[in-house]
Amino acid sequence: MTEIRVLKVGGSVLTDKTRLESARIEEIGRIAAEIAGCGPGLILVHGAGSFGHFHAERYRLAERFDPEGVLETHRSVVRLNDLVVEGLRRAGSSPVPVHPLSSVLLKDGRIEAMEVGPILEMVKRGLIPVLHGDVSMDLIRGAAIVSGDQLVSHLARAVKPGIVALGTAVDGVISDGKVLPMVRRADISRIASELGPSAGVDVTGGMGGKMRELLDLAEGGVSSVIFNASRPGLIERALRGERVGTLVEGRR
Ligand code: IP8
Repeated sequence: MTEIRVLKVGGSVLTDKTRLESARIEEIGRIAAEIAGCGPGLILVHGAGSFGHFHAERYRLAERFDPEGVLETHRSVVRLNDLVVEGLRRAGSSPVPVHPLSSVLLKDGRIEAMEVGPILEMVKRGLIPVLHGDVSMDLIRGAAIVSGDQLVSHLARAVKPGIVALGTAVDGVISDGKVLPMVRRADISRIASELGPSAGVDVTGGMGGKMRELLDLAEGGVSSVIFNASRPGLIERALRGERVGTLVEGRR
């Protein structure tokens, strides 16, 4: 089977995070076209952006179980997922939606179980599974938010992809105004104060949350790259394995 690559495209690339449910349709089209040119073996995860974070905050899902909040947050992220899936279809790919609400079980906010078998079968058949940050059932809290970053990190541990690439709206991990070529756990205390939240409403922790997931993944032996997916052409280069942003270094 072709080597698997996992790509995440952040919600700040696909949407305007400051305005409720405002998708950047042209960006979705451009990204879909780039992905279509990248060949088989891809699992795509996207963030929620202004579809989901607003709802999760409005219903205070981080603090309490709220059935209406679960439904409305999920419906919102599914609306964005539909737009991404449709963009990919129009660009000539064969995408299929995979919703974490029905395939992921959490325990206190962390993934306890996830159905990976169907995702691997989709990839084998040339489909692109399209997952997204979502609300999922949680053994302790009733329901909780699962970020696209946590999904990437869990999937990468499960399927050991050749490439893990996270497209954001910035050029990588920035410290002192410069993009760091590489980050390891040892660097974190030095740069922690610069890992701020992303613009707009964000319930899953911006760059800091992303680094936590990716450093854990790195310690499990899987490196990943954080790059700017808003810059045309970088998705293709990241998926070819080029160093186009910050490498989050795994064990050698
Ligand atoms: O945008 C968050 O996913 P993310 C999911 O990948 C929800 O952090 C529903 C807010």
